[in-house]
Amino acid sequence: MALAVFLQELDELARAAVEQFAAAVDGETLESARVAFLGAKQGRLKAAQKQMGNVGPSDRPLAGKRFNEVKQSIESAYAAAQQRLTGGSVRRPPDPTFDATLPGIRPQLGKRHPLTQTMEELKDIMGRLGFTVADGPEVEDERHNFEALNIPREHPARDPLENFYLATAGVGDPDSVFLLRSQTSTVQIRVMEAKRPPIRIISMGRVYRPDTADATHYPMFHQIEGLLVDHRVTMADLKSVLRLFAQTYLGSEVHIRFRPSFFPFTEPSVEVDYQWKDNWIEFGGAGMVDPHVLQAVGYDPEEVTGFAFGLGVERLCMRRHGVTDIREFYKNDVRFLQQF
Ligand code: FA5
Repeated sequence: MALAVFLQELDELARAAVEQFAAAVDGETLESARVAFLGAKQGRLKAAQKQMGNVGPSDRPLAGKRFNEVKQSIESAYAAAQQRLTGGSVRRPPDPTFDATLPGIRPQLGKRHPLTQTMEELKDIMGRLGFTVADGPEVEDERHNFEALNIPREHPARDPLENFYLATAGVGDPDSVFLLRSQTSTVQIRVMEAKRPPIRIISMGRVYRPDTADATHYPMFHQIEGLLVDHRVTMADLKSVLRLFAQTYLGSEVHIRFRPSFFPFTEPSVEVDYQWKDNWIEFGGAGMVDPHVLQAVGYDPEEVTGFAFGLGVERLCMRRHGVTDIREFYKNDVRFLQQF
Protein backbone atom coordinates (compact mmCIF):
# COMPACT_ATOMS: atom_id res chain seq x y z
CA MET A 1 0.00 0.00 0.00
CA ALA A 2 1.33 3.44 -0.92
CA LEU A 3 2.34 5.64 2.00
CA ALA A 4 0.41 8.63 0.64
CA VAL A 5 -2.83 6.63 0.54
CA PHE A 6 -2.30 5.35 4.08
CA LEU A 7 -1.64 8.87 5.38
CA GLN A 8 -4.71 10.18 3.63
CA GLU A 9 -6.83 7.44 5.22
CA LEU A 10 -5.40 8.27 8.65
CA ASP A 11 -6.30 11.94 8.20
CA GLU A 12 -9.79 11.02 7.17
CA LEU A 13 -10.12 8.71 10.20
CA ALA A 14 -8.97 11.42 12.63
CA ARG A 15 -11.34 13.99 11.16
CA ALA A 16 -14.35 11.63 11.32
CA ALA A 17 -13.57 10.55 14.91
CA VAL A 18 -13.12 14.09 16.23
CA GLU A 19 -16.35 15.12 14.53
CA GLN A 20 -18.36 12.24 15.97
CA PHE A 21 -17.04 12.59 19.54
CA ALA A 22 -17.81 16.31 19.43
CA ALA A 23 -21.33 15.55 18.15
CA ALA A 24 -22.14 13.00 20.90
CA VAL A 25 -25.16 14.24 22.89
CA ASP A 26 -25.29 11.64 25.66
CA GLY A 27 -23.50 8.64 27.11
CA GLU A 28 -25.06 6.31 24.59
CA THR A 29 -23.98 8.13 21.40
CA LEU A 30 -20.54 8.66 22.92
CA GLU A 31 -20.19 4.96 23.69
CA SER A 32 -21.19 3.90 20.16
CA ALA A 33 -18.66 6.38 18.73
CA ARG A 34 -16.04 4.97 21.09
CA VAL A 35 -16.74 1.40 19.93
CA ALA A 36 -16.64 2.52 16.26
CA PHE A 37 -13.26 4.25 16.51
CA LEU A 38 -11.46 2.93 19.56
CA GLY A 39 -13.07 -0.54 19.87
CA ALA A 40 -10.38 -3.12 20.62
CA LYS A 41 -11.58 -5.66 18.03
CA GLN A 42 -13.54 -3.94 15.28
CA GLY A 43 -12.61 -0.30 15.85
CA ARG A 44 -11.43 1.73 12.84
CA LEU A 45 -8.21 2.67 14.59
CA LYS A 46 -7.40 -1.00 15.09
CA ALA A 47 -8.12 -1.62 11.39
CA ALA A 48 -5.76 1.20 10.43
CA GLN A 49 -3.06 -0.31 12.63
CA LYS A 50 -3.41 -3.59 10.77
CA GLN A 51 -3.15 -1.81 7.41
CA MET A 52 0.17 -0.36 8.45
CA GLY A 53 1.62 -3.85 7.76
CA ASN A 54 0.87 -3.31 4.04
CA VAL A 55 2.97 -0.16 3.80
CA GLY A 56 6.45 -0.69 2.35
CA PRO A 57 9.14 -1.38 5.04
CA SER A 58 11.09 1.82 4.29
CA ASP A 59 7.92 3.94 4.72
CA ARG A 60 6.88 2.24 7.93
CA PRO A 61 8.64 4.53 10.46
CA LEU A 62 6.85 7.57 9.00
CA ALA A 63 3.52 5.70 8.85
CA GLY A 64 3.98 4.58 12.50
CA LYS A 65 4.75 8.11 13.68
CA ARG A 66 1.68 9.50 11.96
CA PHE A 67 -0.46 6.61 13.27
CA ASN A 68 0.56 7.43 16.87
CA GLU A 69 -0.30 11.10 16.39
CA VAL A 70 -3.75 10.24 15.05
CA LYS A 71 -4.35 7.72 17.82
CA GLN A 72 -3.52 10.34 20.41
CA SER A 73 -5.77 12.97 18.89
CA ILE A 74 -8.69 10.52 18.72
CA GLU A 75 -8.19 9.45 22.33
CA SER A 76 -8.09 13.02 23.58
CA ALA A 77 -11.21 13.90 21.54
CA TYR A 78 -12.93 10.99 23.32
CA ALA A 79 -11.70 12.14 26.75
CA ALA A 80 -12.90 15.68 26.08
CA ALA A 81 -16.35 14.47 25.05
CA GLN A 82 -16.54 12.29 28.16
CA GLN A 83 -15.61 15.23 30.36
CA ARG A 84 -18.20 17.39 28.67
CA LEU A 85 -21.02 14.86 29.12
CA THR A 86 -20.31 13.55 32.61
CA GLY A 87 -18.73 16.56 34.24
CA GLY A 88 -15.61 14.52 34.81
CA SER A 89 -17.22 11.78 36.86
CA VAL A 90 -16.81 8.22 35.81
CA ARG A 91 -19.97 6.80 34.35
CA ARG A 92 -21.02 3.70 36.17
CA PRO A 93 -23.49 1.22 34.76
CA PRO A 94 -26.94 1.67 36.36
CA ASP A 95 -27.42 -0.28 39.61
CA PRO A 96 -29.91 -3.08 38.76
CA THR A 97 -31.13 -3.14 42.40
CA PHE A 98 -32.02 0.58 42.40
CA ASP A 99 -35.75 1.24 42.22
CA ALA A 100 -36.56 4.90 41.69
CA THR A 101 -40.23 4.29 42.51
CA LEU A 102 -39.59 3.21 46.14
CA PRO A 103 -40.08 5.89 48.85
CA GLY A 104 -36.77 7.46 49.93
CA ILE A 105 -35.12 7.30 53.35
CA ARG A 106 -35.83 10.57 55.13
CA PRO A 107 -32.81 12.13 56.79
CA GLN A 108 -33.41 12.59 60.52
CA LEU A 109 -33.72 16.28 61.24
CA GLY A 110 -32.54 17.58 64.59
CA LYS A 111 -34.52 19.99 66.75
CA ARG A 112 -33.71 22.76 69.13
CA HIS A 113 -33.37 21.68 72.75
CA PRO A 114 -36.61 21.96 74.78
CA LEU A 115 -35.00 24.59 77.02
CA THR A 116 -33.97 26.65 74.00
CA GLN A 117 -37.52 26.36 72.68
CA THR A 118 -38.83 27.45 76.09
CA MET A 119 -36.55 30.48 76.21
CA GLU A 120 -37.57 31.52 72.69
CA GLU A 121 -41.20 31.37 73.75
CA LEU A 122 -40.57 33.30 76.99
CA LYS A 123 -38.73 35.94 74.97
CA ASP A 124 -41.76 36.22 72.68
CA ILE A 125 -44.22 36.57 75.54
CA MET A 126 -42.17 39.19 77.35
CA GLY A 127 -41.48 40.95 74.05
CA ARG A 128 -45.20 41.46 73.63
CA LEU A 129 -45.23 43.10 77.07
CA GLY A 130 -42.54 45.53 75.87
CA PHE A 131 -39.45 43.87 77.39
CA THR A 132 -36.30 43.70 75.27
CA VAL A 133 -33.52 41.15 75.73
CA ALA A 134 -30.24 42.01 77.46
CA ASP A 135 -27.24 39.70 77.83
CA GLY A 136 -24.50 39.38 80.38
CA PRO A 137 -21.38 37.24 80.81
CA GLU A 138 -21.47 33.84 82.51
CA VAL A 139 -18.06 34.48 84.07
CA GLU A 140 -18.72 37.38 86.43
CA ASP A 141 -16.80 39.49 88.91
CA GLU A 142 -17.88 39.62 92.54
CA ARG A 143 -19.02 43.20 92.16
CA HIS A 144 -21.81 42.37 89.70
CA ASN A 145 -22.70 39.00 91.24
CA PHE A 146 -22.77 40.24 94.87
CA GLU A 147 -21.49 43.67 95.87
CA ALA A 148 -23.71 45.86 93.66
CA LEU A 149 -26.65 43.59 94.53
CA ASN A 150 -26.25 44.54 98.18
CA ILE A 151 -24.77 41.15 99.13
CA PRO A 152 -21.92 42.04 101.54
CA ARG A 153 -18.69 40.07 101.98
CA GLU A 154 -19.87 38.22 105.11
CA HIS A 155 -23.15 37.06 103.47
CA PRO A 156 -23.49 33.25 103.35
CA ALA A 157 -24.42 33.43 99.62
CA ARG A 158 -20.75 34.37 98.95
CA ASP A 159 -19.38 31.26 100.68
CA PRO A 160 -16.83 29.52 98.41
CA LEU A 161 -18.75 26.29 98.99
CA GLU A 162 -21.92 27.87 97.56
CA ASN A 163 -20.30 29.11 94.35
CA PHE A 164 -18.00 28.13 91.51
CA TYR A 165 -15.13 30.55 92.09
CA LEU A 166 -12.43 30.45 89.44
CA ALA A 167 -8.96 29.31 90.44
CA THR A 168 -7.41 32.51 89.05
CA ALA A 169 -9.33 34.60 91.58
CA GLY A 170 -7.45 37.49 93.19
CA VAL A 171 -8.30 38.17 96.83
CA GLY A 172 -9.77 41.36 98.28
CA ASP A 173 -10.72 43.16 95.07
CA PRO A 174 -14.30 42.55 93.95
CA ASP A 175 -13.40 43.51 90.38
CA SER A 176 -10.71 40.86 90.01
CA VAL A 177 -12.34 37.90 91.78
CA PHE A 178 -14.24 35.89 89.21
CA LEU A 179 -16.86 33.19 89.47
CA LEU A 180 -19.48 31.46 87.31
CA ARG A 181 -22.53 33.65 87.92
CA SER A 182 -24.94 32.16 90.43
CA GLN A 183 -27.93 34.22 89.24
CA THR A 184 -28.96 36.34 86.28
CA SER A 185 -29.57 39.32 88.61
CA THR A 186 -26.02 40.35 87.59
CA VAL A 187 -27.52 41.61 84.32
CA GLN A 188 -29.77 44.05 86.22
CA ILE A 189 -26.62 45.84 87.37
CA ARG A 190 -24.93 45.75 83.98
CA VAL A 191 -28.01 47.23 82.28
CA MET A 192 -28.54 49.95 84.91
CA GLU A 193 -24.86 50.92 84.79
CA ALA A 194 -25.12 51.40 81.04
CA LYS A 195 -28.51 53.06 80.67
CA ARG A 196 -30.80 55.61 82.29
CA PRO A 197 -34.47 54.81 83.10
CA PRO A 198 -36.96 53.90 81.77
CA ILE A 199 -35.69 50.30 81.73
CA ARG A 200 -37.71 47.30 80.67
CA ILE A 201 -35.55 44.26 80.00
CA ILE A 202 -35.40 40.51 80.41
CA SER A 203 -32.27 38.41 80.44
CA MET A 204 -31.97 34.69 80.07
CA GLY A 205 -29.15 32.26 80.39
CA ARG A 206 -27.12 29.75 82.35
CA VAL A 207 -26.30 30.10 86.02
CA TYR A 208 -24.17 27.81 88.17
CA ARG A 209 -24.42 26.59 91.76
CA PRO A 210 -22.74 23.61 93.42
CA ASP A 211 -26.14 22.05 94.18
CA THR A 212 -26.41 18.27 94.24
CA ALA A 213 -28.44 17.09 91.25
CA ASP A 214 -31.87 15.73 92.13
CA ALA A 215 -35.30 15.77 90.47
CA THR A 216 -35.65 19.57 90.82
CA HIS A 217 -32.04 20.79 91.10
CA TYR A 218 -29.06 20.79 88.77
CA PRO A 219 -25.66 22.45 89.25
CA MET A 220 -26.12 24.33 85.97
CA PHE A 221 -29.55 25.68 85.14
CA HIS A 222 -31.24 28.62 83.43
CA GLN A 223 -32.97 31.68 84.78
CA ILE A 224 -35.13 34.35 83.23
CA GLU A 225 -34.58 37.72 84.85
CA GLY A 226 -36.88 40.70 84.46
CA LEU A 227 -36.26 44.33 85.38
CA LEU A 228 -38.51 47.34 85.02
CA VAL A 229 -37.48 50.76 86.33
CA ASP A 230 -39.60 53.85 85.73
CA HIS A 231 -41.66 56.50 87.52
CA ARG A 232 -44.23 55.16 90.03
CA VAL A 233 -43.67 51.43 89.45
CA THR A 234 -45.40 49.39 92.16
CA MET A 235 -45.78 45.85 93.45
CA ALA A 236 -49.14 45.72 91.62
CA ASP A 237 -47.28 46.13 88.30
CA LEU A 238 -44.96 43.28 89.27
CA LYS A 239 -47.86 40.98 90.09
CA SER A 240 -49.74 41.89 86.90
CA VAL A 241 -46.72 41.23 84.69
CA LEU A 242 -45.96 37.89 86.38
CA ARG A 243 -49.59 36.85 86.21
CA LEU A 244 -49.87 37.70 82.51
CA PHE A 245 -46.57 35.95 81.87
CA ALA A 246 -47.65 32.75 83.67
CA GLN A 247 -51.09 32.70 82.14
CA THR A 248 -49.69 33.10 78.65
CA TYR A 249 -47.06 30.41 79.10
CA LEU A 250 -48.88 27.90 81.31
CA GLY A 251 -52.54 28.61 80.57
CA SER A 252 -55.32 30.91 81.77
CA GLU A 253 -56.22 28.63 84.70
CA VAL A 254 -52.89 29.35 86.44
CA HIS A 255 -52.99 31.47 89.62
CA ILE A 256 -50.11 33.38 91.14
CA ARG A 257 -49.19 33.83 94.82
CA PHE A 258 -46.56 36.00 96.50
CA ARG A 259 -45.01 34.77 99.76
CA PRO A 260 -42.94 37.20 101.85
CA SER A 261 -39.24 36.45 101.48
CA PHE A 262 -35.84 38.10 101.56
CA PHE A 263 -33.36 39.01 98.84
CA PRO A 264 -30.65 41.59 99.64
CA PHE A 265 -31.32 43.49 96.41
CA THR A 266 -35.12 43.82 96.64
CA GLU A 267 -37.33 45.37 99.33
CA PRO A 268 -39.94 44.09 99.85
CA SER A 269 -39.05 40.63 98.49
CA VAL A 270 -41.32 37.75 97.63
CA GLU A 271 -41.21 34.15 96.50
CA VAL A 272 -43.34 33.64 93.42
CA ASP A 273 -45.57 30.56 93.40
CA TYR A 274 -47.85 29.41 90.60
CA GLN A 275 -50.80 27.16 91.22
CA TRP A 276 -51.17 24.44 88.72
CA LYS A 277 -53.37 21.36 88.96
CA ASP A 278 -54.05 22.04 92.68
CA ASN A 279 -50.38 22.41 93.65
CA TRP A 280 -48.51 25.60 94.49
CA ILE A 281 -45.04 25.49 92.98
CA GLU A 282 -42.18 27.92 93.59
CA PHE A 283 -40.81 29.36 90.37
CA GLY A 284 -38.53 32.10 91.62
CA GLY A 285 -37.98 35.28 93.54
CA ALA A 286 -39.02 38.86 92.95
CA GLY A 287 -39.47 42.23 94.61
CA MET A 288 -39.10 45.99 94.37
CA VAL A 289 -35.53 47.01 93.53
CA ASP A 290 -33.85 48.06 96.80
CA PRO A 291 -33.16 51.85 96.93
CA HIS A 292 -29.51 51.05 97.79
CA VAL A 293 -29.14 49.21 94.50
CA LEU A 294 -30.68 52.11 92.57
CA GLN A 295 -28.36 54.53 94.34
CA ALA A 296 -25.29 52.38 93.68
CA VAL A 297 -25.87 52.64 89.91
CA GLY A 298 -26.47 56.38 90.11
CA TYR A 299 -30.28 56.45 89.99
CA ASP A 300 -32.33 58.63 92.32
CA PRO A 301 -34.69 56.36 94.35
CA GLU A 302 -36.90 59.39 95.06
CA GLU A 303 -37.47 59.76 91.37
CA VAL A 304 -37.72 56.20 90.05
CA THR A 305 -38.75 52.82 91.41
CA GLY A 306 -38.57 49.40 89.87
CA PHE A 307 -39.36 45.74 90.17
CA ALA A 308 -37.25 42.70 89.38
CA PHE A 309 -37.88 38.97 89.19
CA GLY A 310 -35.85 35.83 88.54
CA LEU A 311 -37.49 32.53 87.62
CA GLY A 312 -36.11 29.05 86.90
CA VAL A 313 -36.52 28.22 83.20
CA GLU A 314 -36.24 24.44 83.76
CA ARG A 315 -39.04 24.55 86.32
CA LEU A 316 -41.31 26.44 83.90
CA CYS A 317 -40.59 24.00 81.08
CA MET A 318 -41.08 21.00 83.39
CA ARG A 319 -44.43 22.29 84.57
CA ARG A 320 -45.64 23.01 81.06
CA HIS A 321 -44.67 19.61 79.64
CA GLY A 322 -45.13 17.41 82.71
CA VAL A 323 -41.41 16.56 83.01
CA THR A 324 -40.84 15.10 86.46
CA ASP A 325 -37.03 15.07 86.60
CA ILE A 326 -34.80 18.03 85.65
CA ARG A 327 -31.91 15.65 84.87
CA GLU A 328 -33.71 14.49 81.72
CA PHE A 329 -32.80 17.80 80.06
CA TYR A 330 -29.10 17.06 80.34
CA LYS A 331 -28.88 13.36 79.47
CA ASN A 332 -28.88 13.97 75.71
CA ASP A 333 -31.21 11.04 75.20
CA VAL A 334 -32.92 11.59 71.83
CA ARG A 335 -35.91 9.50 72.91
CA PHE A 336 -36.63 12.21 75.48
CA LEU A 337 -35.59 15.19 73.37
CA GLN A 338 -37.52 14.29 70.22
CA GLN A 339 -40.83 14.53 72.10
CA PHE A 340 -40.63 18.35 72.12
C1 FA5 B 1 -32.50 34.05 92.78
O1 FA5 B 1 -31.64 33.50 92.11
C2 FA5 B 1 -32.75 35.51 92.66
N1 FA5 B 1 -31.73 36.09 91.85
C3 FA5 B 1 -34.14 35.75 92.09
C4 FA5 B 1 -34.55 37.19 92.16
C5 FA5 B 1 -34.39 38.00 91.04
C6 FA5 B 1 -35.11 37.74 93.32
C7 FA5 B 1 -34.78 39.33 91.09
C8 FA5 B 1 -35.47 39.05 93.37
C9 FA5 B 1 -35.31 39.84 92.26
P1 FA5 B 1 -33.34 31.82 93.89
O2 FA5 B 1 -32.03 31.44 94.43
O3 FA5 B 1 -34.54 31.54 94.71
O4 FA5 B 1 -33.37 33.40 93.55
O5 FA5 B 1 -33.51 31.11 92.47
C10 FA5 B 1 -34.59 31.42 91.62
C11 FA5 B 1 -35.18 30.17 90.97
O6 FA5 B 1 -34.16 29.47 90.29
C12 FA5 B 1 -35.71 29.14 91.94
O7 FA5 B 1 -37.00 29.47 92.36
C13 FA5 B 1 -35.75 27.92 91.10
O8 FA5 B 1 -36.86 27.93 90.21
C14 FA5 B 1 -34.50 28.07 90.29
N2 FA5 B 1 -33.39 27.31 90.85
C15 FA5 B 1 -32.61 27.61 91.92
N3 FA5 B 1 -31.67 26.66 92.11
C16 FA5 B 1 -31.85 25.74 91.14
C17 FA5 B 1 -31.18 24.51 90.78
N4 FA5 B 1 -30.11 24.07 91.42
N5 FA5 B 1 -31.63 23.82 89.71
C18 FA5 B 1 -32.70 24.29 89.01
N6 FA5 B 1 -33.36 25.41 89.27
C19 FA5 B 1 -32.96 26.13 90.34
